[in-house]
Amino acid sequence: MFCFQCQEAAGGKGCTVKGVCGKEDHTSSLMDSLMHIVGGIAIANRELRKKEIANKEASRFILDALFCTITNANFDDSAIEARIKKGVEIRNLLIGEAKKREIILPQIDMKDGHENREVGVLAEKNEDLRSLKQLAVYGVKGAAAYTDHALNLGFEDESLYERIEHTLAEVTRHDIEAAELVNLVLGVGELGVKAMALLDKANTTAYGNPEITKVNIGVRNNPAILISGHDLRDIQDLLEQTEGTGVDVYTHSEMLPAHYYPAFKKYSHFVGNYGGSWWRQREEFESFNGPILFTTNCIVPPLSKATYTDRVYTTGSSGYPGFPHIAGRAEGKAKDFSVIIEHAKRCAPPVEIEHGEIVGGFAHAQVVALADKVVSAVKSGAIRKFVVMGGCDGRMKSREYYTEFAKALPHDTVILTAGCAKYRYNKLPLGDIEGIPRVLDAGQCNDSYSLAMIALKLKEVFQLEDINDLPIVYNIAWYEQKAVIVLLALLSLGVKKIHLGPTLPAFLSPNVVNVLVEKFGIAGIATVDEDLAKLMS
Ligand code: SF4
Ligand code: SF3
Repeated sequence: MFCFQCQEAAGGKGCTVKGVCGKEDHTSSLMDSLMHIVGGIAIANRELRKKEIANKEASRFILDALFCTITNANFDDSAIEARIKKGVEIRNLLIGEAKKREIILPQIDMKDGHENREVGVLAEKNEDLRSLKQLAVYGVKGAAAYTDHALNLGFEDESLYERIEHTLAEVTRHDIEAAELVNLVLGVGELGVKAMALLDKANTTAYGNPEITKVNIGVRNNPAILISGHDLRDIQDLLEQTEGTGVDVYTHSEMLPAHYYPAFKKYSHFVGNYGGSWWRQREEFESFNGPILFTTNCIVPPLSKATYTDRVYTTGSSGYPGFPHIAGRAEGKAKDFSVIIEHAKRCAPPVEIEHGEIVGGFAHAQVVALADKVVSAVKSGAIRKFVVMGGCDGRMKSREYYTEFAKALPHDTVILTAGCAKYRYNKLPLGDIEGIPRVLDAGQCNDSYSLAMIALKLKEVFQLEDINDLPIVYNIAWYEQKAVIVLLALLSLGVKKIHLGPTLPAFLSPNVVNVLVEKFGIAGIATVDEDLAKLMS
């Protein structure tokens, strides 16, 4: 195997024996095969699209196929194999369709499966081309995840499919040059903005605009289900089906922002958020006592001594061998979570691990509603700077940096956050500035879109030419590929001088890093003191 798509890539280079995330060598090979087949589907559908006969099932398949290869989303070989089989069928269908209409397709490499050693990241021998190709692919994976969530709420945009397929088709080219790939990567950033905008529209249309919300982090004395991941349609189905059953629902990790949506506030059994970010799950799932539902990444393989493994379920693009998988919804129907609900009834209530409240819900509509207050605090000097600290959390010790950084920030600064990175500082007593909390959580990683909208709004209010003239600095944490699309989206909006940590991606070659430094002023992180000095100057 060879995989270097996430921040935990072994030795800062790549996982070659087994993923640090727990991905096995055979699973990684299957994912390489799936990605290869997806490339072929993208080539064929791109050509059909030129004749306005693109296959929508193929586009939707690509979303799910990409999503299941995201770090920590799916560890189940049989689930990947099923997608490979379906992918081959779809590819053949598209090729047949092209033949029938006498559309000439570019060469598609039809070799599939393990026998083909030329699939996978290392098939591209040139380090810089490989780096740019994978930067584009990982960005597309993140965008596909967001597009998939929007699709689950009935929102689709053909132009997103077009861009996803174009990117995937282009990276299969052996004759593509670095300059073309740089443009392709920039295009992926634009795709990211559009995908996040679509998901924002889907979420807010379905569930209302997030509002300032206090979320309980303690527990009640009822059996309960813990729901993790990012998919809001899943939590809607679960809340509807648990209502009146005596089973409570708690969010975990990236599902926390579900509490901010008006539509979910009406459920009295929607109790609160349990625990911290994804990597603490081995302890937290033990003490939760009830069933856990993964709707997306991030799954941590349980230890052999774990006692919660018979209580974990997956759905959507997520999967893990031995964890029952809840099937997708039929057109116009809800998913059926009755097995999990019945399971919960047999379980003890969760053990309280902390108590109190956290505050969030500062997505764009809410912040814009507070704009006068925010603007006057900036004008009076009460707020000197906003520090965007969104992105991912992770288990490595080096991430303590983000807690220390948040603590060390001067009292006249406000943290803007989104994604699970917030768990590094959202329970710290950082106080407020004239009633504005010093940590403003917009929501999930995709709600980084909100942070960008807030920045654009402030740019307008302060009548600035350049988004970089705002008193906003960026110190972003990344782990998996959704953070890659967030980063590319910010770059495409013209944001410069982003600090990215805790380490720069292993998939960026030194030359590609140089391009990012020169073009966008991207930098890594150093010590808290050094970075504070730099960012506050
Ligand atoms: Fe390694 Fe990350 Fe790939 Fe897992 S996803 S195999 S940890 S690089
Ligand atoms: Fe977190 Fe996995 Fe990335 Fe959605 S849940 S931000 S790491």
